[in-house]
Amino acid sequence: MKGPYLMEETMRWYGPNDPVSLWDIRQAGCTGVVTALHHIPVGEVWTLDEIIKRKKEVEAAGMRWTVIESLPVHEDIKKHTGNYEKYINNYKESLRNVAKAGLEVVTYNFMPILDWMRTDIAYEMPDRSKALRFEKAAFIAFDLFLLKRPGAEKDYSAAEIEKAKARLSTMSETEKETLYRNTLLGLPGSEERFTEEQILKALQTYSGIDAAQLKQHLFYFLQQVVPVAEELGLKMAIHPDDPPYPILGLPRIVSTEQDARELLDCAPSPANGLCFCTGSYGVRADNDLAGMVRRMGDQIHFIHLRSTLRDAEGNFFEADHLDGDVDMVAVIKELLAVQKKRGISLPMRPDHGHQMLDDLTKKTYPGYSAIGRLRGLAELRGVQRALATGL
Ligand code: DNO
Repeated sequence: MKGPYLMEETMRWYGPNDPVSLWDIRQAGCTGVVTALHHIPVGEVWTLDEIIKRKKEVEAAGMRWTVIESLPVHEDIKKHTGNYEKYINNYKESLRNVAKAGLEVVTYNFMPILDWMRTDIAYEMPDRSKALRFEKAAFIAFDLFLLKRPGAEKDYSAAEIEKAKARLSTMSETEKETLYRNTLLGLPGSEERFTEEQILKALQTYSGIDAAQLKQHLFYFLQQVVPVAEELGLKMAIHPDDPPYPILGLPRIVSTEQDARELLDCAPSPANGLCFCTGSYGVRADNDLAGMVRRMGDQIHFIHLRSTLRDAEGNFFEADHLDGDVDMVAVIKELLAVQKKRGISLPMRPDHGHQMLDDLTKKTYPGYSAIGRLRGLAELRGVQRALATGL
């Protein structure tokens, strides 16, 4: 059953180097693919030729390129320094080419320097599958004692610092190295990691930029870019911060419903919207996810479904898609109602998944092994079809 009110099932593909193939994605039952031109350096224009080339690759496997994730925003734009005007113009130029190629949804984020962050990318679950995890004490230990970020102690309470010290003392040298590597993993889809020197230097460049300032930079960017996107019939979808709070002294400004509302209000347009990532927003207990969908559903252009399980210490790991803190059934119910009201089908992808079965011995992008996502998608598909019959 494929009705107008079912979310379009897609999966992320990292391009030709992805060990998960387009046919694997097709066999998971997807009709759409979420991908990007990862080989183009951040800030450069995406040419029509390159976009068309990628689009054809996807179509040759019988699917469509449903969403771009991501068209990344250059650091100069986030900081309002250097060549930010040029990079905004380049962004507009890329959007024009994206529209010419017939694509519609463009995901991006406004997280300074680092995208998502975990301390552990192979956290063993009781069933021996592996999950991504963020452990607060380990993260603080990394910040204070491994990275030795100047001024970091100001960001933590005495009790947190004590816990981090204790945690550090339990770590072997190999564990410390692994923690370092995991934390400074570069952009998704790349194998690159920051070196200590690079990250400290990059962090320094944000020293004068607080959350209020960064918000102004985001609003400026949106006021420039959204009218162009609207004219082209595109939909911009901002991905929230992951985790949804400041890290390494960096401001994070897309973490709550209030944040989302402000950025939507700064450039009101059907083109200015959200990538509703339940895994990112869901880390905060004060985010009411089903309510957010109800209240902001008209501006949701893309959906990531995933669930984390948090504890009182502020740690969280990525749980099975239906078994975390997110009330997934309630969220999907709201999403289906939004679609019915809007008369459209929104693209969704199962976000991340456990490394399991044969994937345990394969090299895959953290969170993006095939079988765990296949399991997540199958569960989510069941929920949405069951709920849709009641609409
Ligand atoms: C993590 C992803 C994010 C997301 C970007 C969007 O797995 O959901 O890296 O792609 O933040 O720009």
